[in-house]
Amino acid sequence: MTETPASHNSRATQRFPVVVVGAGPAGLTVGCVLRAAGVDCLVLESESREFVERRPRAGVIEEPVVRGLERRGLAGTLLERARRDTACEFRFDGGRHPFGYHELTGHHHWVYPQQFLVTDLVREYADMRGGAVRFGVRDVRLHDLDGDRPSVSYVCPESGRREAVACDFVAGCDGARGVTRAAVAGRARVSRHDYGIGWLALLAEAPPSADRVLFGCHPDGFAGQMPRSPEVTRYYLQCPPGDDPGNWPHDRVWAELHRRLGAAGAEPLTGGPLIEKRVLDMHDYVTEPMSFGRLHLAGDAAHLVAPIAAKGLNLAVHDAFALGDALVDRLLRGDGTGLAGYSASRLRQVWDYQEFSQWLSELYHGGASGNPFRAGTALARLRRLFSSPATAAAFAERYLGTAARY
Ligand code: RFL
Repeated sequence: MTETPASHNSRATQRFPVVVVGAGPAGLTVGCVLRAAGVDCLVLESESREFVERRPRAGVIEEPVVRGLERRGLAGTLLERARRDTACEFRFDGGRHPFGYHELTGHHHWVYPQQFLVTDLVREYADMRGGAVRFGVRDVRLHDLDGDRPSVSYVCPESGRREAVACDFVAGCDGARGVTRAAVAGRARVSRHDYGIGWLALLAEAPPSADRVLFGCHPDGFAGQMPRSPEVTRYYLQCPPGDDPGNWPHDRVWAELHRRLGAAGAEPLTGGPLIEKRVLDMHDYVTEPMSFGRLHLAGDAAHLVAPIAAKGLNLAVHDAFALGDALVDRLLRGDGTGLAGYSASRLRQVWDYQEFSQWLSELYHGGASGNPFRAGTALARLRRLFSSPATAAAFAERYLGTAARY
């Protein structure tokens, strides 16, 4: 584990029971849970507040996550502004195949862009609950995590000096490229899965072309439409991993989306300027355990689930609820049971979502694999969703994240 004694660089002049590294959905939710219980914490974020409040990523939020946010007083604006999605639609074999999960289960999804949620959480944490946060910090380092007096240091953006913070616990919520995951390299088991495909992730300044999520399972590759707001729509196009977004000029993108999402009786897509265009190589990883001494990882810092099943943000917030509650129990009541079980209990849901992502990936991409056997079984999997009520119910439960327990 990377453990530089803090005293090598600076003296710990500040003290907080918890230092949270990262002001994404996971870190801010942990911070809000702690502040609601009256526990002091410091959130350290490498980007500016404006940047994190504008960074577009996810948009599909599970009902149990929204209920959890609501219970903690964190869903006010979301409940006013978010849209409820009650159905998605698969397009394959040239036809439209709507899947009405609300009708089937009584449950729905919420559509709320991640940057709106982050904006709400920053406001709640910093402005309403008086939480301490430093934006724009550089070179965060973790120290003495195996002892009972850990600390975190960072370079202050204003003074350029290294500041140190003594704490009892560190919440590692700094995403896939952060420092907290790197701090356990060599000690953690990291299991990886590479799908061998890329997705061109697009944001179009255009209203959604259909009022629901569309999954185009086409022999030339997957295409997806995810409504985000009346003005902005996310689209995905399967492409080779590592492809250059420059290979995808405006006209090629729209021609390919039209082709792969085309179906008999479907409205034509509504085009518009592409305001984001990046290639994501589809891969997953899981870091085990998620706890090391005084460091507890949450969200993408602990596990990455490719956006195939729209689960990353949801897992991050589920982790944050569990970690926030466990830290409160330990710090206010001296009860360490939740923290001791945090990693094992969270990993059950993490692995379940990883398995769902793999299952769904084959359904989306099998038809374009170039392997007629995989194409045949992918089509059988798709058709079974619409011919077997048991398969449809199982899919809906996993897609909506409504399983009673993990
Ligand atoms: P985040 O959101 O990456 O936040 C981590 C924060 O830590 C900061 N940071 C540091 N701070 C201090 N020191 C350092 N050394 C630092 N290094 C990094 C970063 O600036 C950042 O502010 O992680 P978190 O909180 O775990 O949240 C995870 C989610 O953001 C992620 O899983 C989702 O966005 C994934 N995802 C989706 N998930 C869903 O549930 N539903 C979706 O529909 C969905 N769509 C998506 C997605 C991810 C996408 N991309 C870009 C990978 C669509 C896309 C295109």
